[in-house]
Amino acid sequence: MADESKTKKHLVNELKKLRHRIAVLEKSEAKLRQMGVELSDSEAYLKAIMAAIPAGVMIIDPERHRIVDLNETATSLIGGQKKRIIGKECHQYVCPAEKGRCPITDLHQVIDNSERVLIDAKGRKLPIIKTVVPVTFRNCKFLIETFIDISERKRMDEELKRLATTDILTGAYNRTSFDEIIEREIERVKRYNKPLSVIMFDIDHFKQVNDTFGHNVGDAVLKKIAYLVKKILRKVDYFMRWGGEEFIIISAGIDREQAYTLAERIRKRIGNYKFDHIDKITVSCGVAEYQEGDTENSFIKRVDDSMYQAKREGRNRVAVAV
Ligand code: GH3
Ligand code: MG
Ligand code: MG
Repeated sequence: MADESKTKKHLVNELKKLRHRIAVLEKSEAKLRQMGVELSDSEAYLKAIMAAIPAGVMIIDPERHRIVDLNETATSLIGGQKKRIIGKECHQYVCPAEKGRCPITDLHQVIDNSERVLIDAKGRKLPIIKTVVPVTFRNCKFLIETFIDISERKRMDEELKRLATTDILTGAYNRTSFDEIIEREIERVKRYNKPLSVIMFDIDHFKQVNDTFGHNVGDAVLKKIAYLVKKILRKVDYFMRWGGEEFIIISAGIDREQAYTLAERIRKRIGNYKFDHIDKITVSCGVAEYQEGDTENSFIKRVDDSMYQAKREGRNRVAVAV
């Protein structure tokens, strides 16, 4: 009887322990389930944010420089399928020049709104503005790279610059650009000891053209002359509208004799062209080569003087400054 009661007591105790263990297990299971919900919630939350951001977002494994995830904007900027991009090395697409010397992981720098380059799946280069933030998620380190495509902004900047430096009527550079260009070219002459020449030409008796045929015909002549001259020049030559009917050509790498030959070609091309309404138009040209000790002003004065010499000597000719 005593034995029976002992066994019963033991069984009750075991049952109690078992119930306690079950309760603990139930509690931890509920906790795990809750954690699972929270984890999938935060993942969904993260994905929702990535999808909503109007910028490319890439999650990078900083140790292997591999792309772990990317949003739709990043995918469409790169082009192709997201699953083919995931797992690739980030430098294949973003900042290719920084491979092996990553500013974040190797040089421990901060990248915040810096201009960088993105290479898309077809190998085209896109200028981007990029920010990188290191984060720790589930005890792992990641880099979150956010970037926006600035090619449109760059195109607009270039277009604005082009408009600001171009003469609308003729498409030649306007005078605003002159100082910057001549200064740069003179610096180059000094550094590389290469020749630099300038040609200036002015239309002969242009006032008569306007007076006889009207301003619009005069404008058409200016346009046509610019077109004819541009076709003769090399890509490296600068062609500029100096004033009303005066033009300047800055030609690096050619000396006085070569500049004379070029000026003669221009003079003959214009002189031989049959302009609408008017028959013949001629121009007078001055030529000067940069000399040691020349300033911008003295250089331009020499070419201007030689052009007026050509006018004085009878027009429709080229005069070279000594
Ligand atoms: P020269 O042979 O001595 O150079 O005589 P010119 O008549 O060409 O010189 P002048 O300086 O007396 O006249 C220049 C003329 O150029 C005056 C002006 O009517 C004309 N001109 C200047 N800018 C423009 C322009 O944008 N359009 C037109 N149609 N004419 C212009
Ligand atoms: Mg003139
Ligand atoms: Mg003039």
